[in-house]
Amino acid sequence: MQCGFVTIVGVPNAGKSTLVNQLVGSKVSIVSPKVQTTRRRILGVVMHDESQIILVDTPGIFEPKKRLERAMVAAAWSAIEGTDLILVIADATAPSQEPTLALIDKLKASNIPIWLAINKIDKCPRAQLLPMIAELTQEKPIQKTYLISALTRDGIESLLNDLAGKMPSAPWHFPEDQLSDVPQRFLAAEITREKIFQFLHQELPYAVTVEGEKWENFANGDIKISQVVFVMRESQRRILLGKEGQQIRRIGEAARRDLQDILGARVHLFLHVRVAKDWAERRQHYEEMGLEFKTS
Ligand SMILES: Nc1nc2c(ncn2[C@@H]2O[C@H](COP(=O)(O)OP(=O)(O)OP(=O)(O)O)[C@@H](O)[C@H]2O)c(=O)[nH]1
Ligand SMILES: [Mg+2]
Repeated sequence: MQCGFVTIVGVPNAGKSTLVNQLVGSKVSIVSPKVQTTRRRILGVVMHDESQIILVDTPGIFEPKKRLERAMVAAAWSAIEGTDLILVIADATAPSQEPTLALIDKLKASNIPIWLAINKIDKCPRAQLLPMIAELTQEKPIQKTYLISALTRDGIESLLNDLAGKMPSAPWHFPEDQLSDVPQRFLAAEITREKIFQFLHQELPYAVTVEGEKWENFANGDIKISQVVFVMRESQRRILLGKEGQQIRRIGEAARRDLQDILGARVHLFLHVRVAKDWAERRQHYEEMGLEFKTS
């Protein structure tokens, strides 16, 4: 029996959450084409052979400025403590690998084994990959390098086999059928946030947090979920609602469909949009997000 933690780190948008979902075989962490989608540490549990691999998805690491950004990056760094293996995800389509190199350099001090997966190879000409591997592994303590596409699953099986083999002998931490550590209520709010990241542009997704308000299980199996979508300004509320409420209906419908798949039940989803100018400065919202609120 083997069990261990694999912390997945990388610059924003590298494909960390996509990889976690692929390995788990179910959506446990939301994904979008925009940077800074993941805001907290999320566990995804994979059973492979006799191994339980506990994947730790993290927010992308970048230079944080705002309070929320600082809390996100701090959550990523703290997810490295005590892990058995660090898997760095590089984005093969990124204009430069410098930020990933700088990250690997910082990770060295942890003395935890580091593996590298260069992701999005489906979008990168082969000729560019060789120099990229050379650049990323030069004088760095990378033990193994993989070329993968988290989207098409190219290279995923061999990575999974090797991860399973690398896990230390230990009893499993989670029941065999548990896929994640996030409560359903949180995942449901995240799915709504994912649709906002996917459908809305510019700064709006970054001005939003979604919280579960009410959850009712009916005798016939249906689930009624109410959520609050907080925005920072009245103008954002208007954009989110859209003309005659069309935008919010589209978001709610897409979220509802995903939730039905995940929960295997008929879902009734109610979204309430509220303006809370300073939500990103208030402790209670950080607790909801699963982030630490630092006063300094
Ligand atoms: N072409 C291609 N796109 C990918 C691949 N993996 C992820 N993506 C896309 O890259 C974008 C970002 O994916 P995420 O999984 O959200 O990336 P992340 O690293 O978790 O991002 P943050 O949480 O913001 O740090 C999404 O649009 C994905 O569909 C891949 O292998 N190939
Ligand atoms: Mg992510």
